[in-house]
Amino acid sequence: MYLHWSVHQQKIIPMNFRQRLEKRWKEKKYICVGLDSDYSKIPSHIKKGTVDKVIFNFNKALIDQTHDLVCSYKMQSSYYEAEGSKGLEALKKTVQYIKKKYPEIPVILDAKRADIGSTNLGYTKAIFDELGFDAVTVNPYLGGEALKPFLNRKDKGIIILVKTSNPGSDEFQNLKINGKPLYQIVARQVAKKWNKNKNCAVVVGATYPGELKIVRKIIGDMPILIPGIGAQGGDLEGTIKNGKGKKSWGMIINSSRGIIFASSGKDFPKAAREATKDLHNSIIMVQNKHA
Ligand code: OMP
Repeated sequence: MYLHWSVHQQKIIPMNFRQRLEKRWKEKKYICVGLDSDYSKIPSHIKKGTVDKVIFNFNKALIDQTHDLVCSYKMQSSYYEAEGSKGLEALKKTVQYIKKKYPEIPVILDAKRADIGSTNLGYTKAIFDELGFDAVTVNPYLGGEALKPFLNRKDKGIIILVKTSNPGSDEFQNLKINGKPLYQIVARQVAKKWNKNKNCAVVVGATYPGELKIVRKIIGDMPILIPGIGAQGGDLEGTIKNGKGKKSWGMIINSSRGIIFASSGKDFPKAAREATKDLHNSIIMVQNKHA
C-alpha cells in the first residue's frame, strides 16, 4: 500500500488512485503501458515452464524496464482470462509485483465491467479486494444507479467509457439525443452526477481528437484514459493539444502492442524501453509546443 502523511488527520493514510496519478503527472509521466500480454505473441525464447510463469516473467521484464517512465499500468483482462486459471494467476502475480516493487504506480484493470448493482458489488470485491487493482474501466450503459458499488469506492479509480477508439464507436456513441451526441451526454453525467467522490475518469480514444477536445471542456480536470496511440494509429499531437487539462495534467496515454511487442526477440525488454522512451520524448515535445 502506498502511504503518505496527512497533516490534517495526523495519521498515515494510503494515497488514492487520483493522488498517485497526480504525483506521476507532476514528474511529467503520462504513459500507461498496456500489459496486454497475449500468450501467443510472447517471445518464444522465454516460453519455458508453466503459462503463469511465462506471462509473469514477460510482464516483470517489461515493468522493470519501463517503471520510471509511466504514470500507470493497465492490464486487459481478456488476455489473462483466455489462458484459464494460469492466466488469472499471472494477472494476480503481476499486480502483486507492482504493488511490492513499485507501490507508487497505480494499476488499472481494463475489464469494461457493468451489470446490475448486486452483481457489480461482486465485481468490486473481485477487482479491488481480491486482486488488488487501483482502478477499473466500466461501461455506462446500465446507468449510475447500477454503478454505485463502483462509484462508492472513494479510494479507487472508476474509468467510464465515453468515446471509444474503435472505428464503429459512432454507432451508438454519436447518436443524437435532443440534438446532443450520446458520448457528450455520458461525459456530462459523469462530471455532474457520478463524480461525487472525485474518483471518476473517462475513456476517449486517441483516434477521435475532435471529440477529445469537447469532452475535456465538459469534464474539466478529470483524468482521461486515452487508448489508441501506436497500433491503432491515434493522433498524438491532437491527443495532447485537446486532452490536456490544467497544468498539462489529466492524461493517461495508453499504448499496449506498440510497446510490449516492439520486438519478438531476446531484446524485447530493451525494445519496450526504447518504444516507451520514444513515446515519452514525443509527448514532452508536443506538450512544450502547445504549452
Ligand atoms: P493497443 O492498440 O495495442 O495500444 O491497445 C489498446 C488497449 O486499450 C487495449 O487494451 C484495448 O482494449 C484498450 N482500449 C481501446 O483500445 N479503446 C478504447 O476505446 C478503450 C480501451 C480501454 O478501455 O482501455
